Amino acid sequence: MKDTFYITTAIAYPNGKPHIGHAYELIATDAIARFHRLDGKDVFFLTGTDEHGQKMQQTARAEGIETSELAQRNSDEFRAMGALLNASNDDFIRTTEERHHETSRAIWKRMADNGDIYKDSYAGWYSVRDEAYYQEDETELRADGVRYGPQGTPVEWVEEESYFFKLSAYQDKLIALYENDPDFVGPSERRNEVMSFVKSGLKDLSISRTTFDWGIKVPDDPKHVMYVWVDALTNYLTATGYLTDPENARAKYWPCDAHIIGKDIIRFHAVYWPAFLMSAGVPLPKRVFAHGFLLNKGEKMSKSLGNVVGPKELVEHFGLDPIRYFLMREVSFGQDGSYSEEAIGTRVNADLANGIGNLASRSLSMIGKNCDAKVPVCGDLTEADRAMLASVDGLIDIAREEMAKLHIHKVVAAIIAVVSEADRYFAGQEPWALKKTDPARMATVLYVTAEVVRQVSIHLQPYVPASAAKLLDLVAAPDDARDFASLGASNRLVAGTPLPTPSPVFPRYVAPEPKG
Ligand code: ME8
Repeated sequence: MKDTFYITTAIAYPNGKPHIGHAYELIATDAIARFHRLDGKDVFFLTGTDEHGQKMQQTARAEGIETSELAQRNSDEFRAMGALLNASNDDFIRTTEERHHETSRAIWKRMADNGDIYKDSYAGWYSVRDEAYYQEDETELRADGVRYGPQGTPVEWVEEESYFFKLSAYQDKLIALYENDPDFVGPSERRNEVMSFVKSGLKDLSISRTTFDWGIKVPDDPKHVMYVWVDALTNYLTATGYLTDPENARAKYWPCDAHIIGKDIIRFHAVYWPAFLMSAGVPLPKRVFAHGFLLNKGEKMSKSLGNVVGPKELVEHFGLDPIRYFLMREVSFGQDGSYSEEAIGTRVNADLANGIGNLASRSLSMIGKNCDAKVPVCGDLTEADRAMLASVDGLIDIAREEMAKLHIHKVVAAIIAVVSEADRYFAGQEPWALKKTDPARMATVLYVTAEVVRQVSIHLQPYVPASAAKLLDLVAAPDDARDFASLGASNRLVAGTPLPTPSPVFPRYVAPEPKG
């Protein structure tokens, strides 16, 4: 039996179309999911859309359509983005589905049965944009006469009958959780932020609304709909059937291994969610990790390219794998990052076109011409050959260590460092000069280089899946020998294996002429 690995993205509000921040989160989560699949785990990867709440209802009203229609239309856009980005999610959940309503009622009942839910009335500030309640001291009245919450969105005064969750009763348990399990919240900046929020004192949380009806009805009190975050967070359980159908094949995936979210929603995931689960008697997820925000570095991009802001335009312009690569390599996972046409072009040309692409095409075309288009025979290894192979064989240890910390960018950097080393090795060995003087030695150098290409390509699969597959085709790696178990010395290229005619995998990016 394989170990399971369950990973999720946040589920996006389909009040609008997906943007590059959504794409970033999906790509990063996909890369982590693919990494663990290649590493032999039984992975379950979930994404989807968060369709209830006041924001959805207000947006639909403003557009003059039914809320369900808005949800359907934009949820379809998010699903399409998944296909565009080559996301390998195993399920796509919509919170308007019946399976989710059932699970949300089930978790509510468990929290109520545990004595953690009571009815009272709420009076306080609410941000519809964030779908969040804020304490007065978290808000500020600005010169424009509008009061804003901590994320810079306007808040409004809400007074209504409401059910409350006894969040205050979980303060000490949450602090103990963060202290006993330092990896529960990451990165450390977010952990500190969450700890100080909880230590400053938790008030009970309003968990139902009565002034609108676009949500999941509270069991036995249909005048109330659940606060959208109660239902939204529960999606992670819904997809496993853990609460409603514990015998089903997916229940084994709970508890979740990693919730990947953006830094703006850490409080919901690292405070409310574990408290709800403790109350419901459900095991806690192992980790909540917040990535940073992606910022469009500016005008440069829009000036030269027109309007390259959406994931679709970016992919059309640069190609999918270059975008995936750039985001995973350039942005330190957990920190904010920015993108611009220049930064993307420079990075993909340096690492992909001039890096692995060039290494593969130089070595494989020499093999095509000089070695009968077959994997060459590897003769006695020199010190340089051994050092090169040791570097590429050692990559998996670095990759596992960094991925365990969710340092995706460091895994990618380590792979590219091996490519750079292979470039130096290749240049230093001068196989083109050996062609006449020592063809057997040339064959060995080409063999070692092709073996580096094979292993590097296996490593690159989580980040640039389609391109890595093409590279693996070029070294004739069998379909069942492309996982991490096929790395290292025990699965070296086999001399005499026919190789296809090499073709370029990573074209150079050339910026278009400025318009006008
Ligand atoms: O928050 N850069 O939905 P959402 C990077 N429905 N990430 C970004 C970003 C940016 N510029 N903008 C947003 C919600 N995100 C809730 C989640 S989960 C039970 C419910 C990230 O559509 C954001 O941080 O506003 C979040 O993780 C995700 O996109 C969806 O944001």
